[in-house]
Formats: sequence, C-alpha cells, structure tokens
Amino acid sequence: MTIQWYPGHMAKTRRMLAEQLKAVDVVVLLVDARAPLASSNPDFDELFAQKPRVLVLNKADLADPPITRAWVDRFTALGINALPFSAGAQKGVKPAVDAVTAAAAPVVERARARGIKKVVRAMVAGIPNVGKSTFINRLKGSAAAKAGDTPGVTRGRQWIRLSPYLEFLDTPGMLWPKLEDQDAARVLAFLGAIRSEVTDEYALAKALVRVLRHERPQALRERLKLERLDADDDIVMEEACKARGWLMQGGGMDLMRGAQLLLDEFRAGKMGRISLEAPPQAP
Ligand SMILES: Nc1nc2c(ncn2[C@@H]2O[C@H](COP(=O)(O)OP(=O)(O)OP(=O)(O)O)[C@@H](O)[C@H]2O)c(=O)[nH]1
Ligand SMILES: [Mg+2]
Repeated sequence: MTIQWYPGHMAKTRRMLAEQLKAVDVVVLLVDARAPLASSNPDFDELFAQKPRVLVLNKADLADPPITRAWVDRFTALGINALPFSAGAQKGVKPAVDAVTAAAAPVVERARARGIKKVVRAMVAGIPNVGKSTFINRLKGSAAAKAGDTPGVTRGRQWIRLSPYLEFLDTPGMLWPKLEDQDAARVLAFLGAIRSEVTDEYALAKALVRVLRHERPQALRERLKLERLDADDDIVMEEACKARGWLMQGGGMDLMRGAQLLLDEFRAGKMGRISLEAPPQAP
C-alpha cells in the first residue's frame, strides 16, 4: 500500500499562508500529541522561520499522558514554546492564550513604545484534521469556525476575534508534496489526516492491527473480542468481523466495514490513550 496525498488545493493553501504571514504576529502550530513529529509539516519550519511560534500538542486527551509530558519537556529543552491541549478539557484555555500573548509581547511592546495599542494576530496552522478550527472555537468559547471529523473541512481563511486585541486566523490543513517516508504516511492515515478515498482502508486497518499488537495487545484483544492475536493479519480481521458481528446481509464477513470501524474506534480513542511516537530517550 503506497499512500499519495497532495491534492492541488494544498499548493494554493501554501501560497495563501505565505501571503497572510505579513499580517500575522504569531504562528500557532498544531500537531497531534499522539505523533508530534509525523504530524508536523516539514515545510512549516521554512515557511514560519521568521515568526514567533507556539507549538500546541493537540488531542492530548487521546495520547498517553506520560509520553505527552515527555514530548513537552523535550520541546521545551530545545527552546520551543510547547504546550499540550485537549479540546474537551476544562483547563487549558488560559495557558494557551497566555502562550500566544507572551510570544507576541515583543511586538506589542515595540508598538506601545510608538504609542500604539497593538491588536495581536495569530495564525493557526497544521495538517488536516489536527483540530485547528476546534482549538479556536475552544479559546473563543463558541463555534465560530466550522469543524468536523474528516480532513479538509476548512477550505479558506477566516479571521476570528477573541477580544478587541486578539484575533486568530483559521486556515485549511496543509500536507507536503513529497511523501518519502511511508511509515510517517501510515501514521498520518491512522490519525485521520489523509482523506480516506486515497487510502486502502483494509490495508490500513491491518497495519494498525500490527502496530497495536505490539503496543496494546490487551486493548486490541478486548476491542476485537478475540482470545488470541497471533494469527495472520487477514485471519485476525476475519475473526474480528465474526466476533464483532461486522457481517453483510446473508452472513458473510464485511471486511471493509470492519476496517473502517476499527480505524474509527482508534481515532476516537476507544482503544485507550495511545501515542504512536515517543521522544528519543535522553542519553
Ligand atoms: N478528542 C479530541 N478531538 C478533537 C480535539 N480537537 C479536535 N478534535 C476533533 O478532531 C476533528 C477535527 O477537528 P477540526 O477542528 O475540524 O480540525 P481542523 O484541523 O480544523 O481540520 P481541517 O479544517 O479539515 O484542516 C473534529 O472531529 C474535532 O471534534 C481534541 O483535543 N481532542
Ligand atoms: Mg478546520
């Protein structure tokens, strides 16, 4: 299974982001806490090099908490301003707003020295489906930006005002054109950043089973209602279909539906809080 993913509108998005940067003081870069490296667009480093940045490890509620803490420590040690965030959590809004305000402080200060009270403008960027629109809505406390559980919901840019002195720019998700690392591509597909039409869902579900077999055998067994996982991948999928009742009319196994449900359940955190990347161990 080879995953290719660069729809034409993303080149347009890249041009739009570059264009909008002139009007922006801070970039809030969202990555998925379950895989902060695979979900980080390498193009962003170059694109945002000149701007103060805040790195938000979003969907932290779906990731393994000690691993997320280790990632935040690691980024902090590298001098990156990083924080975890969960759209559903009660806490987290103030630290996020504070981080953006702190990143913008030098520009605000320079403007103040000239007698101007500056409106801070922050661009929210990241790969598709990482939670950019939801993040802005959570900070604002209302559904100002359209959000949804498939990649590609936000199509254009939208400014959202949090206060008279703080505005956020919601942007469409962006991937990068060259996909050399198929492991990273698979991780992105597991997370739901790539549209399902361009992936082979059955092959992807089997790949997820292979990962979880090592990482979370107990959770996988329980979820699939299987005693053992040591059979061939296709057999595991067939047995899961029977055990979970993923059947077609007439009683045959519905492998496509099984694959889709398995991926959906993983993406929704129903197999537990599972991180797909851990930071390298300190030497
Ligand atoms: N569990 C969990 N789900 C989240 C979180 N943030 C966003 N989501 C969900 O992730 C899905 C995508 O959210 P969006 O805000 O539309 O993502 P986006 O990055 O704006 O996506 P595009 O506009 O398509 O690029 C939605 O189903 C959200 O409810 C989070 O912190 N935790
Ligand atoms: Mg969006």
